[in-house]
Amino acid sequence: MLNTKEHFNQLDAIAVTELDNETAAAIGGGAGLEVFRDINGKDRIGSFNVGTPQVKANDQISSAKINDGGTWRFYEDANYKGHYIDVSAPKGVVINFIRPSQPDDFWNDRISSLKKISNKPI
Ligand SMILES: [Ca+2]
Repeated sequence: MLNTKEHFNQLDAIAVTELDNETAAAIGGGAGLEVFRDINGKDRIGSFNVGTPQVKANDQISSAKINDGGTWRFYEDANYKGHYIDVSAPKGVVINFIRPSQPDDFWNDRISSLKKISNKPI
């Protein structure tokens, strides 16, 4: 039985790469996480079930939707480095990384890698 740390290391090793938009559109309904270029879930970049060490649309994510009820960790830098933020949300709720009243929010257009860290919410 893997302990938690080993389990996450294994997840890193099998991290899936970002799907192209067409593929993501085809299976997006079943993906654990969807990320978007604009706030409010507009202009989908891709979808993930495990994560990716390098988001193809680097520093472009402005919102996300967590469909699996789990917790996802978003990193400032590629390869799961730099500052990070853990996010969970009810199914179907869009998380905006920018608030209209605060356009300089740190996380907007900053995310470079991401991964699922728990099957449960925070
Ligand atoms: Ca970045």
